[in-house]
Amino acid sequence: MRAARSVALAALLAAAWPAAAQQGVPVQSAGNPILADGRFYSTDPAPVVLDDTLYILAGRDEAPPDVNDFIMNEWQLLATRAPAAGAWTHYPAVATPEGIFQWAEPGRAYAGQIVKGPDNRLYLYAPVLEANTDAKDGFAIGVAVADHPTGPWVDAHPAGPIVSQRVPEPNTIQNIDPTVLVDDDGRVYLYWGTFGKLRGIELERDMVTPKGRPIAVTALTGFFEAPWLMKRKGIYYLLYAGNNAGPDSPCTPTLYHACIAYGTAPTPLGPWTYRGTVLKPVSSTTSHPGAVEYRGQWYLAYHTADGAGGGHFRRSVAIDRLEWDDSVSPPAIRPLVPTRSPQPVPPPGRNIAPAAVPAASNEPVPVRYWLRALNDGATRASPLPPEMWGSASPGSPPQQWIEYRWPDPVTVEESRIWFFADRQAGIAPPATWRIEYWDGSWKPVRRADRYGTAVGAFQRTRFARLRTRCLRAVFQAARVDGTNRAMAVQEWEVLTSRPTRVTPPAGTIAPCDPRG
Ligand code: FUB
Repeated sequence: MRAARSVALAALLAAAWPAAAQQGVPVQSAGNPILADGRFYSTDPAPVVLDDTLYILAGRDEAPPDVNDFIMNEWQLLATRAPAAGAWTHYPAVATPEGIFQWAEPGRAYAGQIVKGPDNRLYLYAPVLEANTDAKDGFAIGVAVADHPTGPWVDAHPAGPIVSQRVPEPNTIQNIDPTVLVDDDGRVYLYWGTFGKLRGIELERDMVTPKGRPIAVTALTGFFEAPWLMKRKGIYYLLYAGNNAGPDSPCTPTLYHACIAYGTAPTPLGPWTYRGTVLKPVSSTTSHPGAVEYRGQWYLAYHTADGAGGGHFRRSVAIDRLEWDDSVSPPAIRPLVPTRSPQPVPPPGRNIAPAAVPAASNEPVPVRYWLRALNDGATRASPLPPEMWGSASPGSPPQQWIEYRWPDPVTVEESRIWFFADRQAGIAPPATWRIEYWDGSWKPVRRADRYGTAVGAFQRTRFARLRTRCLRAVFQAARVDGTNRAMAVQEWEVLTSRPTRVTPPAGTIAPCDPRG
């Protein structure tokens, strides 16, 4: 009965499909990201080639700049026949979860994928929130069908999602990020998963009915989320967002960043072998791959925070050529160097921190923080942990320091530091702090006018001009209830007297202090 009502409603919706939703807007892109002006953010790209056109299905981030949440209400499409020329057509608002699935809640239009089924119709695999569920995690994967990528999309399985915490068998994972391959023989394979849990299953040719039980894949090093299943020259490839974090990780320096890694398998259901990193972490904390061959050239679509006003929850789709190394077996994906549209050269400035290599007393810094955030030029109202250095350290010592090392001596006279605090996380600004410079030993800078400890704004300290190769900020932890509070710094600028152009240092720089 419920299914019959859903079908009737879907037919009604299809009849009432707004003509505007199918009309594309031409976009001339200057390079990555494709939509760059911040009017439409685009995320979780899923490319597909249909009728000699390269389409990219994308979500749409709509979070305000200071909100750390995936506010995603609809899917959109980008289309081109000339990716190298940047000639795109943008189809905004192609579909919404509640517009397709009667059983879905509005919002959370996460990473979907369109594939052509064995019946030549188009199928959209869409992670959405199931309404009226008692599942602990309500994410579920629905399937919709259409004859054109712009829709109208109609629920292909009105009885409900094909994957959730209830189906095809009870589970406790978050069921998002579906990827589907229709193999050359017409057999259909679905993978999905996040938070390190990857599942795969074969589907019947009807594109919705599970065949057998899901498999759990554990062989793909650092798998975090965003699987992308594809096939080339008889080999199956699975690209994914990985985050096996650590200072020496080939993937990510911190927990919150993600690289794109991949594995290969001789059959669509494995066994999978990890093969390495395709794309280093991008400017957004999440990374999400979609790869496709178009007119003989392979492309990787991904997202970044590089659009105007962009951020981790205001992401924008980019696309670059993906190249193969066919001299090895199985053929390898060459590491991709992401491109960006030409950017204006920043004017010379007095901050020479970006020309230094940062160091800290608590190295290796815990993987949720990132030492290199200190001099990356970014401060945010609501930063995530990798956007700061944190003093967290075993035993919570009362004193910690951060240091800049320049390759050659520099003349400096001012510091601007941005502290971060989070009462719930036990992070407080330091009780006191001072700046020291290296002159055969560490010496306090002279005539420092003030050492502010307020959070959320730059604290400026002017001091007597000096020349050194190493400068450090030494912090005395605030004590609350008998314990030393951890502290965090988003950005630390060090200013010279005259505007200058800085070049980031290449490689490591020797410490001034022989004790490191
Ligand atoms: O866009 C929401 C989530 O962020 C996706 O499901 C993940 O793959 C990540 O990109």
